[in-house]
Amino acid sequence: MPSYKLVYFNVMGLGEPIRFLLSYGGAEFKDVRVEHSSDEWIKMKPTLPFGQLPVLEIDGKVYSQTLPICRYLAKQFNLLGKTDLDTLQIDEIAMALHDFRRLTVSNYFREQDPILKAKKKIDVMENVIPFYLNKFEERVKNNDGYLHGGQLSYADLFFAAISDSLTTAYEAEITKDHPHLKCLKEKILAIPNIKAWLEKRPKLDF
Ligand SMILES: N[C@@H](CCC(=O)N[C@@H](CS)C(=O)NCC(=O)O)C(=O)O
Repeated sequence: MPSYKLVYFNVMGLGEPIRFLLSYGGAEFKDVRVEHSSDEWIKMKPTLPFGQLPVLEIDGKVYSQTLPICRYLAKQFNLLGKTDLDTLQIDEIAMALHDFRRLTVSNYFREQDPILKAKKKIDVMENVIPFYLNKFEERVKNNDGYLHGGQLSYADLFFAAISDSLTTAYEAEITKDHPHLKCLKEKILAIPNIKAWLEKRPKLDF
């Protein structure tokens, strides 16, 4: 197995789907966490491929962008579906999950201006969250308990990995009114390698 080093901030955020995938695949990895306002980060930023984290070092070479990294790992661990069209649909769901997290956590919950945040809250609670959850619920309902194709894919791991951050932003368990998603989340969190990761990871809100 190659040597893996994940570099990200000390949050679940976009690093967590990568940590879930590495854990699922039984890969040892260095889990390096950088403080956002530190000198280390200020020095590191201009050296990164696109100036942002996460990055994954594979055998000493640095790769960036969450979804391509997840996809690469998914290929290593057989989580890309059976056919190219399955892969297309799994990627489609993973990208939608990435959008859902950005709109709910980064764009709304982390908004610093209280007036803007209150405005965004109405749209996120009434439109964004129900829209995405209903779509994902429908997929799981029609795909034998998984987001696509009746079998585990990296989209399922991505969903479970971001669900705690979504829950924090929603201020309630994100799957509480969506029984198929609830069941999917529980199933992923019970996978032995994921369960072991949950037990050892730092306890964080995001
Ligand atoms: N398109 C990138 C976005 C990465 C991103 O937004 N990273 C944020 C943290 S979640 C970051 O590095 N923020 C610090 C900065 O931009 O200076 C991906 O999907 O990986």
